Parts: sequence; C-alpha cells; structure tokens
Amino acid sequence: IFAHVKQSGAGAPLYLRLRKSIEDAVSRGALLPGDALPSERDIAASADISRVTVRKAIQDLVQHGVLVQRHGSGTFVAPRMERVEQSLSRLTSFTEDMARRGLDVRSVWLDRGVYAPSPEEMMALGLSAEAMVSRVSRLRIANDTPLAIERASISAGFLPDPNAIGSSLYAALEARGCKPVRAVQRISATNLGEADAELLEVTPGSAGLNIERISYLPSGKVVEFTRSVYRGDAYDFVAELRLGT
Ligand code: 16G
Repeated sequence: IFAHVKQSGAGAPLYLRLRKSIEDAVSRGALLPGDALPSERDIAASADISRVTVRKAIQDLVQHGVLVQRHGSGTFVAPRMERVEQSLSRLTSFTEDMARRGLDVRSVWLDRGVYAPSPEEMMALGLSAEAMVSRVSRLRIANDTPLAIERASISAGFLPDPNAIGSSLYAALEARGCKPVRAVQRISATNLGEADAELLEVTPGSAGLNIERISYLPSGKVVEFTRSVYRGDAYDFVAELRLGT
C-alpha cells in the first residue's frame, strides 16, 4: 500500500498521494473496516517520506471519516456506518432498538452513582432538595460503533442502586415495576465538543443531536430525565404525520 506512494500521482503534494493510496486500499478492500493502520513511523519508513507528511495525510482522512483514531490504541479504518432509522412515535430503549436491527449492543459506563440532584434534575423529576437522584451515564455502542452518549437521571426512589442495572436501564426499571409508558422528547442540533467527539470517535465540531427525554409512569409521575448526544452522521429520526386541525 505504501511502497509506491512516491511514484504515484506525479506533481501532487506527497501527503495527498499518501492519502489517495490509503483511500484506494480501503475502496478495493485491501484495508477493511476496523483494520489497524501501521504506525506513523512504519508508514513513513515504507513510503520513504517524513512522519509529518504521514500525520497530515492521516489527519485529513480522520477529518473525512475514512479513518478513526482511538486514544492510546492507534488508527483504524472507520467501521462502515449504516444510518439508523429511528421512529419518533414509539417509546423504546436503546437495547430494544439495536436488538431489533440485529446489532450487538455494548455500553461503556461513564458515571453511575447516587447524588444530590442539580436544580435542573429537581425541576425535571419533580424532586425536593432532600431527595437523591441516581445517575447513569453511558456511551452506547452498536456493532463496535459508538452512537450516543446518554446521561440518565432517575429518582433514587425508583432506582436506589444504579449499580444494579445490567445492560438495560429500561429492563431494570421494568423489574422494579416502574417502566415508563410515555415520554416527551426534545431534539436539537449541536456541534460536538472535544470530549463528546472523542467518545463518539468523530472530529470535534461534527454535527450531533441533543436529545432530552422525560418519561412518565402510568400514574403521570416522571421516572426518567435523560440528556443524550447522538451522532449526527448516524441517525435519521422518522415520524409519521397526519393531517390535523
Ligand atoms: C433510549 C433513550 C434513553 C433511555 C434508553 C434506555 C433516547 C434518546 N434515549 O436510548 O432515554 O434511557 O433508551 O436504554 O431515545 P436501555 O434500556 O438500553 O438502557
């Protein structure tokens, strides 16, 4: 892949020629989604070009979503991303949504614990200042592609021990007899900040969707207040509209 970079694309800057060789290798399948790229040093040596040039080509490809960089573990060919079409009219959990599509679900815990509620949580969940709140923050991953960061707040009255959740929050709530039956969801556009972009393996500033979900028990009590950031390049939210008055 790298040996003939210098002989290719005469006249073009070297980093563009390297970039083209990597893109070609990806499109003809010599490099597959998820494959690790050799180190900058090794690429520089086999192509006989400087590491600065290699870095520039790699950064360019990361920006264009061809490669992804994972902190500490290197550079990989980006997993092929099919957009997820998500209905806006059914109340489902991430686990259910992904299972229905036949995708493997994984979560990385970012935070779980019981805290004194923030003013925002008190408002959303209707809590008094003395009540406690269980926070469950996870990076949600389907088939090895991180899709969303979800930060859920649940009144500790409904979920006293966030450590007792297995892989699904809704399954845990259902087991405790407090599964939500209705939710109000608000979606707005955002540009991902550094930290969220790194978790979602996209370039900082990429498009994202902020989604806030407040869900209710049959009694009308709020059970969940979740703020999520979804990858803008991964989701289509679909709603059916009917002519109304
Ligand atoms: C969904 C919900 C989230 C809920 C989670 C539970 C959105 C934007 N978010 O992803 O509010 O907490 O499902 O999933 O739809 P789980 O049962 O797999 O943990």
